[in-house]
Amino acid sequence: MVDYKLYYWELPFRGIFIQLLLEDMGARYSRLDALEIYPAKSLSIHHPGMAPPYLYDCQRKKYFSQMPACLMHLAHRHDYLPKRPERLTLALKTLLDCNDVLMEITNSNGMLMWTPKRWEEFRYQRLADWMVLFENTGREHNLKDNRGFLLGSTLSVADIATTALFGTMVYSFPALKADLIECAPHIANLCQRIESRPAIQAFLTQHRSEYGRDYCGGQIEQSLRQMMNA
Ligand SMILES: N[C@@H](CCC(=O)N[C@@H](CS)C(=O)NCC(=O)O)C(=O)O
Repeated sequence: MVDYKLYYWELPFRGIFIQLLLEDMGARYSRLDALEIYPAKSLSIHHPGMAPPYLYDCQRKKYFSQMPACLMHLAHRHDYLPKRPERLTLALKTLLDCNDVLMEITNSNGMLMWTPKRWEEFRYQRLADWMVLFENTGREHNLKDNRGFLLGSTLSVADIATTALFGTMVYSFPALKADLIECAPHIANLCQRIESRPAIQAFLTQHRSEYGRDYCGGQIEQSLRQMMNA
């Protein structure tokens, strides 16, 4: 008997955002292959969704898609949202920022492969700016080394998503760890603290032993690895 079903590929990328939250919540859930829904049933489920991840809420008997919307659904139900209205808006903004970074690092989900010139520009300008943006958001909310959270003194879905974004990115591509520490030292520390939460640590140990440093899969992951190794 599970509370949620997550349909995603055997990769971290967008699925791990939802998995980290499910793990931290202590939810009973199963992860199933995206092909069970995508593409054949994508349009015939409740709340049709174009592409994985899909989250099925067993109690409500409803499907949700769009990674940020899945996170908002879980965060709302399980008290992972900030209480103050402005911070609630910022939590949503953070999830959308994370999804934008995923889109950008994969060149719109692999529409184009990286060239060394474009990768260098992205890595040292745009990606660095994204890292600084998260760092400044944390600092605005009093994030310190070894204490505090992205949006204040309480853990929220924004911390889980930030960790799913940058913790996963630097684990999959260790060369980017130095970039994160340089541009966003408090965020690097936050990611380590969130990854050390017992349920998340146990999950990541198992997940990383199974999937290694896999990231987004496909030709775009190969392209990213070529850039990283150049
Ligand atoms: N905006 C969507 C993007 C969904 C998406 O691009 N899913 C990828 C895997 S991460 C996929 O399998 N896409 C197949 C497709 O777009 O047809 C979200 O945030 O969930």
